[in-house]
Amino acid sequence: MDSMQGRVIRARTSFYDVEQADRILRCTLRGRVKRERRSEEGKQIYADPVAVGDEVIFRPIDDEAGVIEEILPRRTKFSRRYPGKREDIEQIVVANADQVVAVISTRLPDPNFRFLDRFLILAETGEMGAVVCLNKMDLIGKKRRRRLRSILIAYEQLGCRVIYTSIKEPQSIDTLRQVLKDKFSVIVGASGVGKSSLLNAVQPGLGLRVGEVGPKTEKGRHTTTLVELFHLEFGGEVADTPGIREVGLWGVDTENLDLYFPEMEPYLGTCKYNDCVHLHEPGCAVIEAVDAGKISPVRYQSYVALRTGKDGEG
Ligand SMILES: Nc1nc2c(ncn2[C@@H]2O[C@H](COP(=O)(O)OP(=O)(O)O)[C@@H](O)[C@H]2O)c(=O)[nH]1
Ligand SMILES: [Mg+2]
Ligand SMILES: [Zn+2]
Repeated sequence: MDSMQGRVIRARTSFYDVEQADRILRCTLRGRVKRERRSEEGKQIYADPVAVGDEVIFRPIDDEAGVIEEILPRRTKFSRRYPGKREDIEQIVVANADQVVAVISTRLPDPNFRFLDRFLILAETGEMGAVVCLNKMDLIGKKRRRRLRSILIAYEQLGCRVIYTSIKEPQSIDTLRQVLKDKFSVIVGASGVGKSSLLNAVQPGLGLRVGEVGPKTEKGRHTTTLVELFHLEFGGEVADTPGIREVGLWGVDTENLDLYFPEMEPYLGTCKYNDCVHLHEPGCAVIEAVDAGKISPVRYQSYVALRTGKDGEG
C-alpha cells in the first residue's frame, strides 16, 4: 500500500496510534526512524523519537496497522528534560501545539509558581503561546482570591492570558472553551490540579478519568507518561498530559536565564557590573526593580531558584 500522511494521537514508545482521515492505525517505527533516538555516536538523545502531535508519513499494512517511515518537520515542540536519567535526554511531550495551557489550582494542591514559571519558559523555548489557568476557584474565599489575582497580574503583564476556572462555574468553562477553540493546545500542570476534569467539563463526551494519581514509582524512576490528543467538537484539539512532577528545563540557556524573564529586560545592561547575574550583586538594577515593586517578587524568586538550582530540580 502507498505511504500516506497522518498524525500521532497516542505514543507508547513501542507503538503509536496514527490518525488518518477517520481511522486510527496502530503503527510501529521503521528502523530508520527508531535510530533517530540516538546520535551518530550512539548516545541517546530522545526519550522517544516520535511524539503525540507529530505529523508522520506511514505505510499501512492493513486497515488497523502500519509503519511510520518519516517524521515531518515540527512547527513547535513542548519538551522537557527526561526525568530520572543522568544524561541529557529530551522528551518531546507534544509536537506542533499552538499553545500551552498551564493549570495550577487554588488549593489541593496549592499553587506552585516555580512550576508554573518552568512551564512558561518551556512554552517560550518551544515557540508556543501560553495561557495560565487558575482552577478550583470555588475552594477559596474573597481574600485569597484577591491575593492570587494580585500575583497573577504579573503574568498578564508578561503577555500571558490568565483565566480563572472552576468545574462548578459553567461560565468559567465557557471562557476555557474560547481559549481552546480552533487551536491545538497542550494542557500541563501538576497532578490533581484538575486538567482532566476541566476537559471533561469543556466536552462531556470525553469521559477522561479524574482523581487518579499516577502509578507509584520510586523516586527517580520514570513514570508512565501517556499523553493523548483529542478533537474538540467546537473546533480545535487538545492534548491532556499526565501530572508532570518534574519539569526539567530543556533547550534553555540557563547561563542567560534573565533573557527568559521578559520583565527583567528593561533593566538588563544597567546593573553596576556587566556580568551581573542578579542574585546579590551590589548595584543590581533587577534587584532594585524588585525592591521598588516593579518586578513581581514571586517571579524573581523563581528566577533565583532556577539560577541557583535550589528549587529541587535540575
Ligand atoms: N472543588 C473543585 N474540585 C476540582 C475542580 N477541578 C477538579 N477538581 C477535583 O480535583 C481532583 C483531581 O482532578 P483531575 O482532573 O484528575 O486532575 P489532573 O490530575 O490535573 O487531571 C478530582 O477529585 C476533581 O474532582 C474544581 O474546579 N473544583
Ligand atoms: Mg488527569
Ligand atoms: Zn543585576
